[in-house]
Amino acid sequence: MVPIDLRSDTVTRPTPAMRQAMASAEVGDDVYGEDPTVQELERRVAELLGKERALFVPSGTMANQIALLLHTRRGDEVVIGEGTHCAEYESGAAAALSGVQLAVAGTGGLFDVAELEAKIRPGAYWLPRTSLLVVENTHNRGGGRVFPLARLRAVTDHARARGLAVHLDGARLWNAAAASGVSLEDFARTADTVSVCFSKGLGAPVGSALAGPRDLLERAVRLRRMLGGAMRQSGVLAAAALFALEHQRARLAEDHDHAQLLARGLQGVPGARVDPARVDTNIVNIELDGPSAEPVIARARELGVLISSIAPRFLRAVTHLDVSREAATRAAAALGAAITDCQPR
Ligand code: TLP
Repeated sequence: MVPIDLRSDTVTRPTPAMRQAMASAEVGDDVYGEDPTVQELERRVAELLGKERALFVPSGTMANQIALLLHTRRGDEVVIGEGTHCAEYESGAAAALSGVQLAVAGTGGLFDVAELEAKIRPGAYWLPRTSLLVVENTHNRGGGRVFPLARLRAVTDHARARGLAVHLDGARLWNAAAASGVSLEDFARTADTVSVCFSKGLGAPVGSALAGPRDLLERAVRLRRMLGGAMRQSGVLAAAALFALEHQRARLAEDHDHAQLLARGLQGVPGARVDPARVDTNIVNIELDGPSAEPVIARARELGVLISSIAPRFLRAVTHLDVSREAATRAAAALGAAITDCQPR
Protein backbone atom coordinates (compact mmCIF):
# COMPACT_ATOMS: atom_id res chain seq x y z
CA MET A 1 0.00 0.00 0.00
CA VAL A 2 1.28 3.50 -0.83
CA PRO A 3 1.85 5.38 2.45
CA ILE A 4 0.08 8.66 3.17
CA ASP A 5 2.94 11.12 3.21
CA LEU A 6 2.36 13.98 5.65
CA ARG A 7 6.04 14.88 6.15
CA SER A 8 5.71 18.03 4.07
CA ASP A 9 3.78 19.63 1.23
CA THR A 10 7.07 19.49 -0.67
CA VAL A 11 6.60 15.76 -1.38
CA THR A 12 3.97 16.12 -4.12
CA ARG A 13 4.69 14.76 -7.58
CA PRO A 14 3.79 16.59 -10.76
CA THR A 15 0.46 15.45 -12.19
CA PRO A 16 0.21 14.20 -15.79
CA ALA A 17 -1.29 17.56 -16.84
CA MET A 18 1.57 19.45 -15.20
CA ARG A 19 4.11 17.18 -16.89
CA GLN A 20 2.37 17.88 -20.18
CA ALA A 21 2.71 21.63 -19.61
CA MET A 22 6.40 21.13 -18.80
CA ALA A 23 6.99 19.00 -21.89
CA SER A 24 5.45 21.54 -24.23
CA ALA A 25 7.02 24.66 -22.66
CA GLU A 26 8.73 27.09 -24.98
CA VAL A 27 12.28 27.55 -23.67
CA GLY A 28 15.51 29.47 -24.25
CA ASP A 29 18.69 30.20 -22.32
CA ASP A 30 17.61 32.19 -19.28
CA VAL A 31 21.19 33.29 -18.52
CA TYR A 32 20.89 35.25 -21.79
CA GLY A 33 17.42 36.37 -20.69
CA GLU A 34 15.91 34.34 -23.52
CA ASP A 35 13.48 31.97 -21.84
CA PRO A 36 9.95 33.16 -22.62
CA THR A 37 8.29 30.85 -20.10
CA VAL A 38 10.50 32.06 -17.25
CA GLN A 39 9.73 35.62 -18.30
CA GLU A 40 6.02 34.90 -18.32
CA LEU A 41 6.23 33.37 -14.84
CA GLU A 42 8.19 36.35 -13.51
CA ARG A 43 5.63 38.76 -14.97
CA ARG A 44 2.75 36.79 -13.50
CA VAL A 45 4.28 36.60 -10.02
CA ALA A 46 5.15 40.31 -10.00
CA GLU A 47 1.57 41.06 -11.01
CA LEU A 48 0.03 38.77 -8.37
CA LEU A 49 2.20 40.30 -5.64
CA GLY A 50 1.90 43.88 -6.90
CA LYS A 51 5.67 44.25 -7.17
CA GLU A 52 7.72 45.79 -9.98
CA ARG A 53 9.70 42.68 -10.70
CA ALA A 54 10.06 39.03 -9.77
CA LEU A 55 12.96 36.65 -10.28
CA PHE A 56 12.70 32.87 -10.67
CA VAL A 57 15.15 31.01 -8.39
CA PRO A 58 15.68 27.32 -7.68
CA SER A 59 14.60 27.34 -4.03
CA GLY A 60 12.96 29.25 -1.23
CA THR A 61 16.25 29.12 0.61
CA MET A 62 18.00 30.92 -2.22
CA ALA A 63 15.23 33.53 -2.44
CA ASN A 64 15.56 34.26 1.28
CA GLN A 65 19.35 34.37 1.18
CA ILE A 66 19.37 36.75 -1.77
CA ALA A 67 16.99 38.98 0.20
CA LEU A 68 19.33 38.95 3.22
CA LEU A 69 22.27 39.87 0.97
CA LEU A 70 20.24 42.69 -0.58
CA HIS A 71 19.10 44.27 2.65
CA THR A 72 22.06 43.90 5.02
CA ARG A 73 25.78 44.54 5.49
CA ARG A 74 28.17 42.23 7.32
CA GLY A 75 27.89 42.62 11.09
CA ASP A 76 24.24 43.71 10.94
CA GLU A 77 21.50 42.18 13.02
CA VAL A 78 18.25 40.86 11.53
CA VAL A 79 15.07 40.60 13.60
CA ILE A 80 13.07 37.42 12.99
CA GLY A 81 10.19 35.53 14.59
CA GLU A 82 10.95 32.42 16.63
CA GLY A 83 11.58 29.36 14.47
CA THR A 84 11.84 31.32 11.23
CA HIS A 85 13.01 29.21 8.29
CA CYS A 86 16.03 31.37 7.43
CA ALA A 87 17.33 30.87 10.98
CA GLU A 88 16.45 27.22 11.52
CA TYR A 89 16.61 25.40 8.20
CA GLU A 90 19.04 27.17 5.90
CA SER A 91 22.25 25.54 7.11
CA GLY A 92 23.52 28.69 8.80
CA ALA A 93 23.49 30.59 5.50
CA ALA A 94 22.54 33.94 7.06
CA ALA A 95 25.81 33.91 9.01
CA ALA A 96 27.89 32.27 6.29
CA LEU A 97 26.75 34.33 3.31
CA SER A 98 25.55 37.67 4.66
CA GLY A 99 27.63 37.70 7.87
CA VAL A 100 24.63 38.76 9.94
CA GLN A 101 23.43 37.74 13.36
CA LEU A 102 19.80 37.10 14.20
CA ALA A 103 17.64 38.43 17.02
CA VAL A 104 14.42 36.57 17.85
CA ALA A 105 11.29 38.60 18.59
CA GLY A 106 8.43 37.05 20.57
CA THR A 107 7.56 33.37 20.78
CA GLY A 108 5.86 30.96 18.41
CA GLY A 109 6.79 32.85 15.22
CA LEU A 110 4.37 35.76 15.37
CA PHE A 111 5.10 38.88 17.43
CA ASP A 112 3.84 42.39 17.99
CA VAL A 113 5.25 45.90 17.90
CA ALA A 114 6.55 45.93 21.49
CA GLU A 115 8.34 42.61 20.93
CA LEU A 116 9.90 43.95 17.74
CA GLU A 117 10.89 47.24 19.35
CA ALA A 118 12.62 45.35 22.17
CA LYS A 119 14.96 43.84 19.56
CA ILE A 120 15.86 46.99 17.63
CA ARG A 121 19.29 48.19 18.72
CA PRO A 122 19.95 51.80 19.59
CA GLY A 123 22.32 53.41 17.11
CA ALA A 124 25.68 53.18 18.89
CA TYR A 125 28.67 52.17 16.79
CA TRP A 126 29.65 49.38 19.18
CA LEU A 127 26.31 47.68 18.73
CA PRO A 128 25.23 45.72 15.68
CA ARG A 129 23.12 47.74 13.25
CA THR A 130 19.55 46.41 13.06
CA SER A 131 18.84 46.65 9.37
CA LEU A 132 16.18 44.10 8.49
CA LEU A 133 13.01 42.46 9.72
CA VAL A 134 12.08 39.05 8.30
CA VAL A 135 8.49 37.88 8.72
CA GLU A 136 7.20 34.48 7.68
CA ASN A 137 3.62 34.01 6.48
CA THR A 138 2.36 31.40 6.95
CA HIS A 139 4.71 30.51 9.77
CA ASN A 140 5.98 27.00 9.25
CA ARG A 141 7.31 25.98 12.68
CA GLY A 142 4.52 27.93 14.31
CA GLY A 143 2.16 25.36 12.75
CA GLY A 144 1.20 27.08 9.49
CA ARG A 145 -0.09 30.11 11.38
CA VAL A 146 -1.31 33.06 9.36
CA PHE A 147 0.27 36.36 10.40
CA PRO A 148 -2.99 38.36 10.34
CA LEU A 149 -2.85 41.42 8.10
CA ALA A 150 -3.60 44.03 10.78
CA ARG A 151 -0.91 42.66 13.11
CA LEU A 152 1.55 42.26 10.24
CA ARG A 153 0.92 45.83 9.10
CA ALA A 154 1.46 47.19 12.59
CA VAL A 155 4.77 45.36 12.91
CA THR A 156 6.08 46.16 9.44
CA ASP A 157 5.00 49.82 9.61
CA HIS A 158 6.90 50.09 12.86
CA ALA A 159 9.97 48.43 11.33
CA ARG A 160 9.90 50.84 8.42
CA ALA A 161 9.45 53.85 10.71
CA ARG A 162 12.57 52.66 12.57
CA GLY A 163 14.52 52.48 9.30
CA LEU A 164 14.48 48.69 8.83
CA ALA A 165 13.89 46.99 5.51
CA VAL A 166 11.28 44.21 5.52
CA HIS A 167 11.49 40.81 3.84
CA LEU A 168 8.47 38.52 3.80
CA ASP A 169 9.18 34.80 3.53
CA GLY A 170 5.97 33.88 1.79
CA ALA A 171 6.87 30.30 0.91
CA ARG A 172 3.22 29.58 1.82
CA LEU A 173 1.76 33.04 1.24
CA TRP A 174 -0.71 31.30 -1.10
CA ASN A 175 -2.06 29.41 1.92
CA ALA A 176 -2.19 32.58 4.03
CA ALA A 177 -4.23 34.31 1.33
CA ALA A 178 -6.54 31.32 0.82
CA ALA A 179 -7.17 30.96 4.56
CA SER A 180 -7.68 34.63 5.40
CA GLY A 181 -9.29 36.03 2.26
CA VAL A 182 -6.61 38.76 2.25
CA SER A 183 -5.13 39.31 -1.22
CA LEU A 184 -1.56 38.33 -2.00
CA GLU A 185 -0.98 41.94 -2.94
CA ASP A 186 -2.16 43.28 0.43
CA PHE A 187 0.13 40.88 2.26
CA ALA A 188 3.02 41.67 -0.11
CA ARG A 189 2.61 45.43 0.34
CA THR A 190 3.79 45.08 3.94
CA ALA A 191 7.30 44.13 2.74
CA ASP A 192 10.02 45.44 0.46
CA THR A 193 10.83 41.98 -0.87
CA VAL A 194 8.74 38.82 -0.86
CA SER A 195 9.76 35.23 -1.53
CA VAL A 196 7.18 32.68 -2.65
CA CYS A 197 7.51 28.95 -3.36
CA PHE A 198 5.87 26.91 -6.07
CA SER A 199 7.18 23.64 -4.65
CA LYS A 200 5.10 23.57 -1.43
CA GLY A 201 1.29 23.57 -1.44
CA LEU A 202 1.10 24.59 -5.08
CA GLY A 203 2.57 21.24 -6.06
CA ALA A 204 5.27 22.19 -8.58
CA PRO A 205 8.43 20.06 -8.43
CA VAL A 206 10.95 22.92 -8.16
CA GLY A 207 11.16 26.65 -7.83
CA SER A 208 10.57 29.86 -5.95
CA ALA A 209 10.56 33.55 -6.77
CA LEU A 210 11.80 36.73 -5.15
CA ALA A 211 9.77 39.84 -5.88
CA GLY A 212 10.34 43.51 -5.10
CA PRO A 213 11.36 46.87 -6.52
CA ARG A 214 13.13 46.86 -9.89
CA ASP A 215 16.47 48.27 -8.64
CA LEU A 216 16.80 45.66 -5.89
CA LEU A 217 15.79 42.86 -8.26
CA GLU A 218 18.45 43.93 -10.74
CA ARG A 219 21.02 43.39 -8.00
CA ALA A 220 19.29 40.10 -7.21
CA VAL A 221 20.00 38.82 -10.73
CA ARG A 222 23.73 39.17 -10.03
CA LEU A 223 23.43 37.57 -6.57
CA ARG A 224 21.47 34.62 -7.99
CA ARG A 225 24.33 34.07 -10.44
CA MET A 226 26.92 34.29 -7.65
CA LEU A 227 25.04 31.67 -5.67
CA GLY A 228 24.90 29.35 -8.67
CA GLY A 229 21.18 29.78 -9.23
CA ALA A 230 21.21 31.17 -12.77
CA MET A 231 19.66 28.44 -14.89
CA ARG A 232 19.44 27.75 -18.60
CA GLN A 233 16.28 26.23 -20.17
CA SER A 234 14.46 26.67 -16.88
CA GLY A 235 11.21 27.34 -18.73
CA VAL A 236 10.54 23.63 -18.25
CA LEU A 237 10.36 24.35 -14.51
CA ALA A 238 8.65 27.71 -14.87
CA ALA A 239 5.93 25.97 -16.90
CA ALA A 240 5.19 23.74 -13.91
CA ALA A 241 5.01 26.80 -11.65
CA LEU A 242 2.68 28.61 -14.07
CA PHE A 243 0.50 25.51 -14.27
CA ALA A 244 0.41 25.31 -10.48
CA LEU A 245 -0.58 28.97 -10.13
CA GLU A 246 -3.32 28.56 -12.70
CA HIS A 247 -4.75 25.19 -11.72
CA GLN A 248 -3.65 24.22 -8.23
CA ARG A 249 -3.93 27.43 -6.23
CA ALA A 250 -7.71 27.52 -5.92
CA ARG A 251 -7.76 24.10 -4.24
CA LEU A 252 -5.56 25.06 -1.25
CA ALA A 253 -8.67 25.48 0.91
CA GLU A 254 -9.17 21.70 0.56
CA ASP A 255 -5.78 21.13 2.18
CA HIS A 256 -6.82 23.40 5.03
CA ASP A 257 -10.07 21.41 5.47
CA HIS A 258 -8.07 18.19 5.50
CA ALA A 259 -5.71 19.59 8.13
CA GLN A 260 -8.77 20.41 10.26
CA LEU A 261 -10.03 16.85 9.78
CA LEU A 262 -6.70 15.53 10.91
CA ALA A 263 -6.52 17.85 13.93
CA ARG A 264 -10.08 17.06 15.00
CA GLY A 265 -9.44 13.34 14.49
CA LEU A 266 -6.52 13.53 16.91
CA GLN A 267 -8.30 15.57 19.53
CA GLY A 268 -8.88 13.49 22.60
CA VAL A 269 -6.20 10.89 21.76
CA PRO A 270 -4.46 10.35 25.12
CA GLY A 271 -0.90 11.65 24.98
CA ALA A 272 -1.48 13.99 22.04
CA ARG A 273 -2.20 17.68 22.29
CA VAL A 274 -3.69 19.27 19.20
CA ASP A 275 -5.79 22.39 19.04
CA PRO A 276 -7.82 22.63 15.82
CA ALA A 277 -8.42 26.32 16.57
CA ARG A 278 -4.69 26.88 16.08
CA VAL A 279 -4.62 25.11 12.73
CA ASP A 280 -5.00 28.00 10.30
CA THR A 281 -3.82 26.29 7.12
CA ASN A 282 -2.27 22.97 6.05
CA ILE A 283 0.14 22.29 8.92
CA VAL A 284 -0.80 20.46 12.11
CA ASN A 285 1.64 20.50 15.01
CA ILE A 286 1.04 17.70 17.51
CA GLU A 287 2.55 17.96 20.95
CA LEU A 288 3.16 14.64 22.68
CA ASP A 289 3.00 14.48 26.43
CA GLY A 290 3.50 10.77 26.74
CA PRO A 291 5.79 9.21 24.15
CA SER A 292 8.60 10.94 22.30
CA ALA A 293 8.31 11.57 18.58
CA GLU A 294 10.71 8.95 17.21
CA PRO A 295 8.85 5.75 18.21
CA VAL A 296 5.55 7.32 17.10
CA ILE A 297 7.05 8.12 13.69
CA ALA A 298 8.29 4.53 13.36
CA ARG A 299 4.92 3.06 14.41
CA ALA A 300 2.99 5.43 12.12
CA ARG A 301 5.18 4.27 9.24
CA GLU A 302 4.20 0.66 9.98
CA LEU A 303 0.58 1.79 9.88
CA GLY A 304 1.05 3.50 6.50
CA VAL A 305 1.55 7.15 7.49
CA LEU A 306 4.74 9.17 7.09
CA ILE A 307 5.12 12.10 9.45
CA SER A 308 8.02 14.24 10.68
CA SER A 309 9.09 15.74 13.98
CA ILE A 310 10.09 19.34 14.61
CA ALA A 311 11.27 18.76 18.19
CA PRO A 312 11.75 15.67 20.40
CA ARG A 313 8.09 15.82 21.49
CA PHE A 314 6.53 17.61 18.53
CA LEU A 315 5.19 16.00 15.38
CA ARG A 316 4.32 17.93 12.23
CA ALA A 317 1.74 16.74 9.70
CA VAL A 318 1.25 18.64 6.45
CA THR A 319 -1.62 18.18 4.01
CA HIS A 320 -1.21 18.73 0.28
CA LEU A 321 -2.66 17.83 -3.07
CA ASP A 322 -1.71 14.17 -2.82
CA VAL A 323 -3.71 13.76 0.43
CA SER A 324 -7.41 13.22 -0.23
CA ARG A 325 -10.18 13.75 2.29
CA GLU A 326 -10.40 10.01 2.74
CA ALA A 327 -6.61 9.76 3.25
CA ALA A 328 -6.72 12.54 5.87
CA THR A 329 -9.40 10.65 7.79
CA ARG A 330 -7.44 7.41 7.55
CA ALA A 331 -4.23 9.17 8.57
CA ALA A 332 -5.88 10.62 11.69
CA ALA A 333 -6.97 7.11 12.78
CA ALA A 334 -3.54 5.61 12.06
CA LEU A 335 -1.69 8.40 13.86
CA GLY A 336 -4.02 8.17 16.83
CA ALA A 337 -3.31 4.43 16.97
CA ALA A 338 0.45 5.00 16.68
CA ILE A 339 0.42 7.49 19.56
CA THR A 340 -1.71 5.12 21.67
CA ASP A 341 0.58 2.16 20.88
CA CYS A 342 3.62 4.16 22.02
CA GLN A 343 2.16 5.35 25.34
CA PRO A 344 4.53 4.59 28.22
CA ARG A 345 2.94 1.85 30.34
N1 TLP B 1 10.41 24.26 4.29
C1 TLP B 1 10.57 22.83 4.32
C2 TLP B 1 11.74 22.42 5.21
O1 TLP B 1 12.89 23.07 4.84
C3 TLP B 1 11.49 22.66 6.68
C4 TLP B 1 9.28 22.17 4.77
O2 TLP B 1 9.20 20.95 4.62
O3 TLP B 1 8.40 22.88 5.25
N2 TLP B 1 10.59 29.24 3.78
C5 TLP B 1 9.71 28.46 4.43
C6 TLP B 1 8.71 29.07 5.33
C7 TLP B 1 9.74 27.06 4.24
O4 TLP B 1 8.89 26.30 4.91
C8 TLP B 1 10.71 26.50 3.37
C9 TLP B 1 10.79 25.02 3.16
C10 TLP B 1 11.59 27.38 2.73
C11 TLP B 1 11.51 28.74 2.97
C12 TLP B 1 12.69 26.88 1.83
O5 TLP B 1 12.26 26.38 0.63
P1 TLP B 1 13.21 25.39 -0.23
O6 TLP B 1 13.06 24.05 0.37
O7 TLP B 1 12.65 25.53 -1.59
O8 TLP B 1 14.60 25.91 -0.13
